[in-house]
Amino acid sequence: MPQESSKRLVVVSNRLPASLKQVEGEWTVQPGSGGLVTAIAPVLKNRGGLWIGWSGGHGDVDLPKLLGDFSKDAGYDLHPVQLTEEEVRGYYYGFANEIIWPLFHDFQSRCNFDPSYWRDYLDVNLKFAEVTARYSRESDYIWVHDYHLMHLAFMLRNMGIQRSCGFFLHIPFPPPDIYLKLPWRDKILRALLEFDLVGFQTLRDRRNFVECMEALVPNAKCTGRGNMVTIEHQNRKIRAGGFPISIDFNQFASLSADKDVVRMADEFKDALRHRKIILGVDRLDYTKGIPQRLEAIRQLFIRFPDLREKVTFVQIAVPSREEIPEYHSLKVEIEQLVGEINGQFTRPGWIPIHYQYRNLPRPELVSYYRAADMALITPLRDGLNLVAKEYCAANVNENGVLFLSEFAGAAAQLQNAGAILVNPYDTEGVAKAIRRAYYMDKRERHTRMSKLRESVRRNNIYWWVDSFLQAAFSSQLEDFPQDTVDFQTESTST
Ligand code: GDG
Repeated sequence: MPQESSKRLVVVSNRLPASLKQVEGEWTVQPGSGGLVTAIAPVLKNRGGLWIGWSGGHGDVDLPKLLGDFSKDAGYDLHPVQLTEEEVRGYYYGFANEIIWPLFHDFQSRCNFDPSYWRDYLDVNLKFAEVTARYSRESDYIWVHDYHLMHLAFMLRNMGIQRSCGFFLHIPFPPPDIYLKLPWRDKILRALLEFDLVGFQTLRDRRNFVECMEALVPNAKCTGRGNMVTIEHQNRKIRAGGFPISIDFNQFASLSADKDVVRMADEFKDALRHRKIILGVDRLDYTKGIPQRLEAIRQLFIRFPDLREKVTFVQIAVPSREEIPEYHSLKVEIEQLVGEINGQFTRPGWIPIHYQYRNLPRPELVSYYRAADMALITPLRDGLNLVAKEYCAANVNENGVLFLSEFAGAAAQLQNAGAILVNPYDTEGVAKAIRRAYYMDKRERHTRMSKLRESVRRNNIYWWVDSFLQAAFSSQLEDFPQDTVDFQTESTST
């Protein structure tokens, strides 16, 4: 039995780290593959704890049984929040994806500020708070993730529930001139001040947050400079800081050295006749800059005919938010561009762009990382970008080149560590950078990549969790001992 006093990490996020899928008529639970899951699952697995989130619907399944089985394998307990279809439409597709996602990524013109979305957002945050209150204890640390749940601490406080709560924003926080367009700007900012710690991916995001706060909450006082600041508001002290998220470096590095992964990487290189491979991997999202990247590839072959038939661009686009019409039209745009560029340059035995629209199993993804001579990671705006770090970790031969958008949060950490920064809108500039890298000597590639790998290895996912918890209440990962959760009793007794 867990001790009442033992400290547990309770992660709360929009989705549980697993999704339900029907395989040959049977419902099964499959591990999720997004950025958050990739980052936190290894930590919870290592330490135990709880994860609260929306299960993804499907009223007709025996959720407790399916999630219970999954929990045993995963090494931590899962508690679902049940949402109705209307709630999902308003809170998730509406408020989160049509308002906060575009606004916080500087795409104000894509926002649909429908007031009904706001009400659904509040209702759902209350539901999440109720489940959190039910399954957590006062000694637990509640770690809330991302823009869907900015009101969670506010709701808990309104319910009179005392918990230490931290919040981490995985996406950028916009500067005041953009944030101030949000109709609910005051309420959201004040709700964020109900957390004890608010974490951002970069110092720049943290600064934007403080500037917005100074504009909207004049009685809040901010002291300190640099990465971590303290905000005094209504007799409480809130800390805010930048914590660039990371990956389980060793897991990616060892998977990349696995013999099946090596074999897949070799087969892939053989299939492309050992031409240099440039790789792009993204969820299919307008923030990721895929059309601009394809234009840069077109520029590469127009301006530098010497590289035709010498390089192949491989774009993996992972299906995402397919229910939203905008994402569907982006898919059509990308497919048209790929068709056009391939039509323009393909010659017998060489197709310039290989495009795949699917979710790859992790070993296959890593085999692509391993095989790629260059990774072209050019989001128009990105909180951080884990793919950049995963590529470096998997590049065990230390001969790859990482191109990274200036507008990815990861650029702050990796620009001085060997990444080549590019402006994704400057398609000619990107093309020139690729050409330079094509002719870059082996020594420079090695120097850059080994520096990059060292930086990611040092600042890995465990370091990230440690720094967040240290800032939250001077605790460390070690303060969350293993085996604090008894899965059988936890799920039924609370
Ligand atoms: C958000 C923020 C922030 C991708 N394709 C496949 C696959 N993936 C995995 C990658 C990576 C994750 O998905 C994507 O993470 P990113 O960080 O690149 O991007 P977002 O999904 O937009 O994540 C972002 C992140 O949260 C974390 O804070 O960095 O800025 O937008 O881990 O490996 N995984 C598998 N198959 C694929 O085909 N298995």
